[in-house]
Amino acid sequence: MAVVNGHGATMAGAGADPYGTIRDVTILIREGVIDWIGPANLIPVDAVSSAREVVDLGGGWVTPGLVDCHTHIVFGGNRAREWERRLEGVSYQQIAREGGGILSSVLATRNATTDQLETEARVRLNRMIDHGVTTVEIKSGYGLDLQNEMRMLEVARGLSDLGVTVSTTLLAAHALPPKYAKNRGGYVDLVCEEMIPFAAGAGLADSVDAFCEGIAFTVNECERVLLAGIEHGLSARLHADQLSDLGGAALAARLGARSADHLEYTSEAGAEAMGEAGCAAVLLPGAFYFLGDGQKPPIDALRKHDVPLVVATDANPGSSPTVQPLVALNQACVLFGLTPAEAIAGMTRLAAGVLGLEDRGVLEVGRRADLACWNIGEPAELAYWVGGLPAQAVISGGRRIR
Ligand code: DI6
Ligand code: FE
Repeated sequence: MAVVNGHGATMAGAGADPYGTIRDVTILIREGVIDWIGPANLIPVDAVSSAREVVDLGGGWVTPGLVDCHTHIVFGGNRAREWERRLEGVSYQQIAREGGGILSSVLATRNATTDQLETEARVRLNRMIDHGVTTVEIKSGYGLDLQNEMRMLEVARGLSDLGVTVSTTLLAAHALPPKYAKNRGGYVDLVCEEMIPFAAGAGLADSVDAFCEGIAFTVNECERVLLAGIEHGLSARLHADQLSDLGGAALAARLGARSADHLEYTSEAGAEAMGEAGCAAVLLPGAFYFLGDGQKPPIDALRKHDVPLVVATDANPGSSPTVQPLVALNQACVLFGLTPAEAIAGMTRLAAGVLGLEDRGVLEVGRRADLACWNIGEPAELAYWVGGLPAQAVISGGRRIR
């Protein structure tokens, strides 16, 4: 396959050209991998004409396929009624304490058939692919028992037949099931001693995650969960400091988690710990926007301590009901002050790092041929248009999927 007649934002750049621009780019793809990339005038003449398939950028741009490294797109029902209540003045935390919030999605997820879960998640992922996604991470966390958590992970794994890479994360420590209200330790035992070993043993999860928050799990409980995951060969992530500062960022850093996510209430000390540990910050401006809390992540402190700034949708029914990755880029710029180049790097190269998928996220010889082609005049447009824009072509592992 050859990609011709446009420009490339390789995202391998730095300094004055953070996009790593190649004007008049040609890309040759062989066996699912980028075989050649450079200015069209340097390519051997017959290489393009002998390509079996040619993708014409029509003067537009090609970027790495987008990597949405934090989503919860497998769930039953929706929470529009709860959102109305929030607008009537009831807080997200109050709704959670009343047994709504995440627990209402747990009920709807448990009651949905596997077919329903899969069909609805497929619609969501197809929308993401329309908008340039070639790698997605999907979390469990609306099952909260062995059978339903594994069912969510199985549904997530099955979505890879859409032609994209699906990375899965066990988030059984998302909320405390009411049955364990008087036995918190018993639920954490179940997560650590049954769910993690099962998910890891069956190859259903790549990572483990936990929600470190007043309405969810304490620092000590999250530490147990993450350590159990690591012991079973999973990489660790953490929902940290989203609604209050429990010191989640520092915990993620101390345990060697790949990322701490959300971070609205993270202190400078937390940012510093992340920088020292090489723990990435996954910014989720969709949840910040939709919950309307007003407390922003400490972007300057994260920059100062060289923490990689990653951007994801957090697509979920409660705090970020969107499946539009470019909207998250726009929100990251408008709400958090990232530059468009920072935001795009945060949904390509740096997001691939969070998933441990170093074979993608930049356009470079030898990398997996995951590409998104756009009808735009300059790369900043990916973050500029409010509401996003569809990709013109999407290539995953050298195969055209849009
Ligand atoms: N934080 C979030 O933003 C999502 N999960 C989490 O721990 C929201 C989950 C939900 O409200 O359904
Ligand atoms: Fe989340």
